[in-house]
Amino acid sequence: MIGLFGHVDRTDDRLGHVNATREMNVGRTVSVIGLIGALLVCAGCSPSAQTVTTPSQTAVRPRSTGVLSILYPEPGAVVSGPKMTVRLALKNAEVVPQTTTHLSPDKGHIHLSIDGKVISMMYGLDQVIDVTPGMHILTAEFVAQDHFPFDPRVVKTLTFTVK
Ligand SMILES: [Cu+2]
Repeated sequence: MIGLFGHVDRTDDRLGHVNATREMNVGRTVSVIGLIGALLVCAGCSPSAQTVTTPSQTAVRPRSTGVLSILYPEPGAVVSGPKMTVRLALKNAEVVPQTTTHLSPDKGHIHLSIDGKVISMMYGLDQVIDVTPGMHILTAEFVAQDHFPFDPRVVKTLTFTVK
């Protein structure tokens, strides 16, 4: 699951804006080759580096209607391990299981991170996670159906301690 956040997917996302048939692997391959060819042609006729970076600069992320909050743990809480239930609340948007590139501002799912590392994708608002003793940073983010953030990001962070 975590592999979905890799650089390949990010690249595909950028290329998707110039490729109407991105749903198909064949379409992606053609798009990549076509794009590289176009960039080479442009590089040959123009010294401008801006031409090369245009696809990523034109990528626009939707603004979400969702409002996320972490109900548990509370900021600064001291909890007992090795399991902890994370409880979230989401207003003005819904968690849906489907993954698609046709994004809606009110549909997505949750990425949970501990200490900056994504530990799970949640298709609900409650989840039991494993925790180790010490202080940790918990981050919950409501992301779009393509697993990437909204703009601005819908994210909440707090610290808690496992005794
Ligand atoms: Cu995801």
